[in-house]
Amino acid sequence: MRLIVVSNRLNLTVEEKDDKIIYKQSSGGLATGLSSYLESMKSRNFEISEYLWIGWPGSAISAEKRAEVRSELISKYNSHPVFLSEKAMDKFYLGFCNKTIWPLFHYFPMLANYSSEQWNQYISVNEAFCDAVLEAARPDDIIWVHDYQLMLLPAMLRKKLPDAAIGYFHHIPFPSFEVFRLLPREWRNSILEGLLGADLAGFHTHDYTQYFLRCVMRLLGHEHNLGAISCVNHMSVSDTFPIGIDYKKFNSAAQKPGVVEEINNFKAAFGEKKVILSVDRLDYTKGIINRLKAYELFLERYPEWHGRVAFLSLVVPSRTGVDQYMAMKKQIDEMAGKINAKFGSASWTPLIYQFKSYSFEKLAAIYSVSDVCLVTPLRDGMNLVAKEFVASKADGRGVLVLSETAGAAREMGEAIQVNPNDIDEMASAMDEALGISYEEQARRNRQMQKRLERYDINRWAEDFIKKLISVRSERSKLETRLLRGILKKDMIEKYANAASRLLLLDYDGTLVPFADSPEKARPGAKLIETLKKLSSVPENEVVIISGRERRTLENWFKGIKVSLVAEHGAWVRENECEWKALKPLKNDWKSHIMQIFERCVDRLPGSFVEEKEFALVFHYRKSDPELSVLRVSELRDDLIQLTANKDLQILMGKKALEIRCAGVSKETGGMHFIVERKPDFILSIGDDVTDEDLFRALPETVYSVKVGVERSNARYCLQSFAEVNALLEELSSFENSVLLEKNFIK
Ligand code: GDG
Repeated sequence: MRLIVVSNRLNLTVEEKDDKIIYKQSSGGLATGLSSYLESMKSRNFEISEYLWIGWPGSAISAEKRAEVRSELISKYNSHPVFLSEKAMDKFYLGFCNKTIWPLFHYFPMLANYSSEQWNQYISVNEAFCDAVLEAARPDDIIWVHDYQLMLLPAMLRKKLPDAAIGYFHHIPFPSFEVFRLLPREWRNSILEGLLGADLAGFHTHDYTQYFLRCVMRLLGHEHNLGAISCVNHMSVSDTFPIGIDYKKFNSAAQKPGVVEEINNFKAAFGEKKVILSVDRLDYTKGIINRLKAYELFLERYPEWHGRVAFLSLVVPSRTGVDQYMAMKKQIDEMAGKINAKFGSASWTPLIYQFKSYSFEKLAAIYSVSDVCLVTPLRDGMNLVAKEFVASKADGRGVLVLSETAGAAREMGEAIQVNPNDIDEMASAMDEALGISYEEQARRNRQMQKRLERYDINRWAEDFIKKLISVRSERSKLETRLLRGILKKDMIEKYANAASRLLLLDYDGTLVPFADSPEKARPGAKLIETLKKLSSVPENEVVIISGRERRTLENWFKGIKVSLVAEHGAWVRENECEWKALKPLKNDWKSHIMQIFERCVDRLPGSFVEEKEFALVFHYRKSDPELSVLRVSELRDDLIQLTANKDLQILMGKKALEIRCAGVSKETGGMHFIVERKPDFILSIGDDVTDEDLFRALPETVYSVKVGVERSNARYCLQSFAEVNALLEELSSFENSVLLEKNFIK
């Protein structure tokens, strides 16, 4: 089995210098972290034996060199480049990714801009990635898509490769519904649908996972069951996987010769001073300005630390093309100048501000030498610096001050946690951190280290892949029941050879999709035509077996020779004869229950009551999904109390609660025809819990079919109402050709 990692940036950056091509390992969390996992996979006995990476290799490659770079990357590094023009990258990456999604998902809605041109470019780039994956993928591959630049890709891939194993991991925060909904309707729905294309969508924290599921529920109306959402032809599961780091690499770094040398340089430079450290990419989400303000306040409030402390703020250049970032850099420069001018002296520089990137050796050395690390982003998906700092403290010394709005805060409860907007609290935290005893430092760090060591980058990636494999195998089990190929062929053969046939067809969700209100779900001309053809064959009896009341069914299927079962089995009408009640039923309970339903309608906007002869249905398809959960469970509780000693039954349908006379079910309706006719061949199709009653009761030889790839009492399944229609059309046309043949022979 191969693993295809797809991320915006390739694991290698390619540069063209003086007509020469230079290949460099990309720096940064994901590329470095995953590379070590991917390499280690080869030596472990894991199901995945090979990997390849697909991504953008950088824009500094001329058009003439691309073919050469592509073949070199593929043959030597297993890396498949997606070349994008600078113009495309500008609108896609600097534009939609970093001017819309990045600010919005980090709770900076006022910085988000909404440009259709950039959105269209986002779609095109996702399509380009889709083409690249399609070119490289083989049937058994696992495809793992990474991050917010490629949120449409899982669904694009699902469309082209319906059976592929697709995972997606989201590295930045997933915002709450109120923030996410700020995106234009088409964009937000496409993004959610895009992510649902994956078999498994992973997030760093439980909150992000819940926010995503809530957005799906509020905007697309799909409810989840323990994170699992049933999509048209697959199950999409969302779960939490907090990313880890290469723990051993950081924990043992201080012993490496190159790092030792750097440690000595830093020690010589700082002398006896306590060292406070911060490491961030230049970004407004990182809270750099607030941190500098807090340091200024700290120096004002605690003069005893003057001359005894040094703050090294390492700011790594990033997104230098975006105006906001340049403005922020200017502000940081000014603040740094101000702090040093205000508190510094000829012998002491309170703030050492560096706008550059360090080598790994230098970074590991500064982690090792620092007494306090300030990780105080305003928002951060996870934040790996916090984890790397703690992991680097092999001797247990060092204090982490961590923002409560970084994903890492969930796992690092022993750090001093601060609100990054509270300058006062951060200044106090600096003083507190500098005063913590070594024993206490070690106690806290050891606890965090145990966790970081256990759940490192390898474990994170392996957990994700294992879960993806298990979601897939669950799906494969269900898929073995799909009425396709040989199974379908067998069924058609049995159908053709049968002297008498019974087709028991549920209506809503099986023959037609759900509509906002029940009266809108009329059968279309094509469906009527198919049913006409099927029912005109003398060997066939077609029964529409529905929860709807009899007048609607009668009206919709006028002139067609179908039998009807209304109100889930309360009424039966055989081949256009009179309606018969299968069991004497009462409806004197209705007025009382109706009052309770109406009270609930008043408290749940968008809901309404449908009245049938022997049933009442409370519909809430158009209501607020979350309020519905609450109101419907209240209603259900009331009804359970009220109907305890009555001959009534409560039934939970799809976005509907029905109360009806007990002893009535689709089982009664369906079995009535089976017992009376004793047909050679039976096909029973349905999508709802009410159909399960019938599926459960059917003899084993019956072709019972659930609409939806889900657990069911039915023997087989089809993916959607469209597949049901296609199957019935096939049966009807097959029937006609046989009929024609027969007529011809006559
Ligand atoms: C996304 C999410 C989430 C930084 N400066 C230097 C340097 N670094 C390395 C650090 C660390 C990484 O870059 C930065 O960590 P982040 O956590 O910010 O990761 P990103 O990839 O930027 O961000 C973030 C992460 O994804 C993982 O899911 O945590 O929330 O935004 O590894 O060590 N490395 C070197 N020199 C530097 O100057 N060598």
